[in-house]
Order: sequence, then C-alpha cells, then structure tokens
Amino acid sequence: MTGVVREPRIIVIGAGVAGITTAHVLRESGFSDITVLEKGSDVGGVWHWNRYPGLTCDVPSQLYQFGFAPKPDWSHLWADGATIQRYHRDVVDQLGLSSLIKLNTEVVEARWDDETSVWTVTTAAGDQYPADFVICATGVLHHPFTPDIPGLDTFAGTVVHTARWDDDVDTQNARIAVIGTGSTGVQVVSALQPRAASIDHYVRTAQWILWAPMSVKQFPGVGAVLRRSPRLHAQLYNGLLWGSGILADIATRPSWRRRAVQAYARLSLRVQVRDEELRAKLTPDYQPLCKRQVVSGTYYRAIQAENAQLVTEPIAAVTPTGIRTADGTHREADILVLATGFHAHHYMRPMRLIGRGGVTVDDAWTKGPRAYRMTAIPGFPNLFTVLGPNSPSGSISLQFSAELTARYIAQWIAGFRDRTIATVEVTDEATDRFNAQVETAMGPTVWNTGCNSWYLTTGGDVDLWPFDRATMIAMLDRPDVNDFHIQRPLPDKEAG
Ligand code: N01
Repeated sequence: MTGVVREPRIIVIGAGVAGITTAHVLRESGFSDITVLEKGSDVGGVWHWNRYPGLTCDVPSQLYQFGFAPKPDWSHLWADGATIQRYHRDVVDQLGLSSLIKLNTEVVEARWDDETSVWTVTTAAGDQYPADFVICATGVLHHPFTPDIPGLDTFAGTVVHTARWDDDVDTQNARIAVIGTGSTGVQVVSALQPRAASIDHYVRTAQWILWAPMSVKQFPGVGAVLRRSPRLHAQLYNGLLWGSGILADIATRPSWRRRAVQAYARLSLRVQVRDEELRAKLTPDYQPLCKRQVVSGTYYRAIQAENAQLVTEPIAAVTPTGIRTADGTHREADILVLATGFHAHHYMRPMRLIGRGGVTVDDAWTKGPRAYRMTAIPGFPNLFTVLGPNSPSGSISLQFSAELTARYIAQWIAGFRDRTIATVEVTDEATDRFNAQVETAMGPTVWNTGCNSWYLTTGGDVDLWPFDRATMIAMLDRPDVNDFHIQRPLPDKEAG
C-alpha cells in the first residue's frame, strides 16, 4: 500500500429517483469525478416521462421523498405528478447536482475491458466515457409496453400511451377508449371521464381498488411547522417509514392485518358500486394486494357516470374508427389511450452491457433479471445497480432503499480510492444463495397467491423484495467481502 489515493471515475446511468440519490450520496462520500448520463431532457425519471391526466402518486408525499431532501410544504397529502417532478428538479438544483448531469445523453453500451479493468461507456451520439465504476440507476417502469392488438396501426384517430402523453391531444368532448386498468388506467379514466363525450374502459383483468381520499390537501400550517422544526419533520418521516414497514409485513406474511386490508378492498367495491351486475364485472378473481395495489378515491364514481362504460369483453381488433370486441360489438372512438404498462424487467436494457470475458447482460439474464441484494451481478466487475432486480416496488420506500444501496456502493468505491481494491465482482455462489433466500421468502407473500402482474418475470419469478426493512439494512449496511472476488491493486498501478 502506498497510501496514495486515486479518484475513481464514476458514471451513473439515469437521473431519476435512483440516479439523483446515487449522485448525492457519492458526492457526500467525498467522490468528485461523478458523471450522470440521462437520456431524457430533464431529471426525474418516471416523473419526467409520465404526465398523463390524473397522474398522482398513491404514496403519501411526506413519505415519497428523499430522506436527505425533505419537503415540508407539499400542497396535497398525495401530490400530483407535476408537483413531484418539480420537487426532483428543485432537489437537483438545491443540492448543486446539475453540473454532474448530462441530459439528452442516452447510453447505448457499457463495455468492460479485462486488460485495463476500465469500463467504456458509449452514448447514442458516439461519445465515450472511461469509468472505473458504472452504476445503473436506469429504473424499472421505464419502457412503455404497447400490446400487439390486431389493427392497432389502422386506427385513424389518436393513439397515445400514458407513459408518453402528448399534451396536444384534446380530450374534451372526445370519445375516448382506455385500455388497461393498473394504477395508470384507473387514474386516467377518473381524470378524463368528466369532460369526455364518452369513455369506454377496456378491462381484461379486474383490479381491486382501495378507496382513499387522494385529493385531500396537506393540512394548513403543517408545512410551516415542519419547516420551522426539521427535527419534527425527521420524526414524521421516520414514523412514516416505520408505518410502511407494516405494509411490507402485510404483503410478505399472511396475518390478520393482511386480511383486514383485503376486507377493506372488498368493502371499497361493495360500498361504492351498488349495481350487482357492474360489481360482478369489477370483482377480481384473485386476492386483493396480489397485483400492485391500485388506490383511488374517484374511479368507481367515474365508471358509473352516464358517459362511461366498462367493457370486459375481450378486444378482438382495433378498427380505423374504434374497437371491436369478441362478441362482435363495435364501439367508436376518437382517442385510444394505452394504459398498458411497461416492460418491467428490462432494467438497463436495451443498452448493451458487456462484462468480463465478453458476457452480456442478456446472457447473464436468460432466466430473468438476477442480482445479489438488488445491486451486484456476477460477471460484471465494478458495476452496481440501484433499484435493480428485487427492488421493493411493492413494499418499502424506494427512496430509502436507493439511498441505502448507494451508501453500500460508496463503501466499495472508497476501497478503490484507498487502493485496497482494484476490482470487485460478486460471486456466483453468493448470488445463488441470495436468490435461494428470495425464493423461500417469496412463498408466503401475497404477490405469490395466483394472479398475473408486472411483478412476474417471464420465468414466473416475483421480481420484488420479500424481506422486511431490517433485513434490507442488515444486507446492505456493510459489504460482505466473502461474497465477492476482490482484486488488489498491483504495486506498479499503485505508483501510477
Ligand atoms: O401498468 P400495469 P400501469 N389487452 O402493468 C392491461 C406504477 N404507477 O401503468 O392485468 C387488454 O399495472 C393489463 O391487463 P392484465 C405502479 O407501480 C404508480 O397501470 O394484464 N389489456 C393491465 O390492466 C403500477 O403498478 C402510480 O390483464 C391489456 C394494464 O394493461 C405501475 O406503475 C401511478 C393488454 C397494465 O397495468 C404500472 O402501472 C401509475 C391487452 N393486450 C403507475 N395488455 C402511482 O400512483 C396489457 N393490458 C405511484
């Protein structure tokens, strides 16, 4: 050991929740050569890309925020998408992260060189960045899924996917068809119904929809109190994090609590929809909470409005003027809204990610995305993911787990800076062991009770975090060196 430090060159891919967190944590940890490459024209990730009418976060805003950048003055208990996007931009500005971020810069390839132990990150514009560490903060719900419905390309009106909303689409007095009933479909139907000439909601699989007063404002004075007392604000945040632990418990272990929430979901439907025929159509044939739970205070009212129709008959084809269902009925439409979700398991792909010995991430993930503790992939030295495979999209705060993961990664990179490591790569054995633990823990989760959801990979695995927050902290608090192949720096490299 020479005691000479070297500054690691770090590339973070993505400037959404995970990328902003990572950039902040790494800079706080004293690293100075950080570049964040973001393909969008702004930071914010999903909150930049999604701006469909009615977009609201169904996680309370006092929880859905960075622990290191609390916002006292949310206008609503559940903020809308535009407000959340503004928050992300403000955080980036206030923390001085803008200078690290290159917008409109899509990464198309990251390639590891076995000889030099350096990554080369290539952008769509052909620029290349050498990096000692690459961190993929590329998000989960990122690539819109467009269903392969016969005739979709023949539709003469407007077709818009909710994740790529076109602000020029005029929905007022239009005949609107919405396909899909996840969180997005439910929100967009509720928002468009009041001013539409008609709205037909095409639902292939019914969803349980928990009632919650989503439009309630944050109580007057709360913002001022929290601003004056950061300690109180921190206590509130920690209290909400603790509360979300109850949700994780409900999802991961059968208990009276789970049954109570499920009873509430059934009650939400029964109380709000009195028409038995409609209620039967809206009743799922699987347990509440099995899919990502939908929350809404307005959907059931919207779908019972005069101008709204629930269509559960399967779609046979899209025609130039509307949609024909399997029973032969044709319903006309001017606008076709695809609320059909995402390719949720692409992660950094379609980026070409090429690791040790030329292995690609597609080779490594033939059976579905697989990582060690959400963050390390065998075959890919000096590369980490933040909110990677098995991230807790269904249970624990994403901001919390992103920060925990970033702090974990920072410890590895500190080893590089201090010259105790040159390369670090998780072992196959440790990854197998972690995934075996995941499989066992997934058994009693509600996500595993027999429904089809975006949580499932094509191999049928549930791509979520089946443990509690304490386990996450224990797993990511400190690197476990026994789980990694570690190369020490060569003496001549140390000198150089
Ligand atoms: O997508 P989804 P989403 N014909 O995959 C249907 C987050 N989010 O965008 O169930 C007919 O849940 C599909 O039907 P089925 C949140 O995590 C958060 O709504 O496969 N229908 C389903 O109904 C959420 O879970 C907020 O039978 C077709 C729908 O499309 C995640 O994003 C707000 C079809 C897709 O639902 C994804 O939600 C919004 C076809 N060929 C979103 N193909 C917050 O508030 C697909 N469908 C935080």
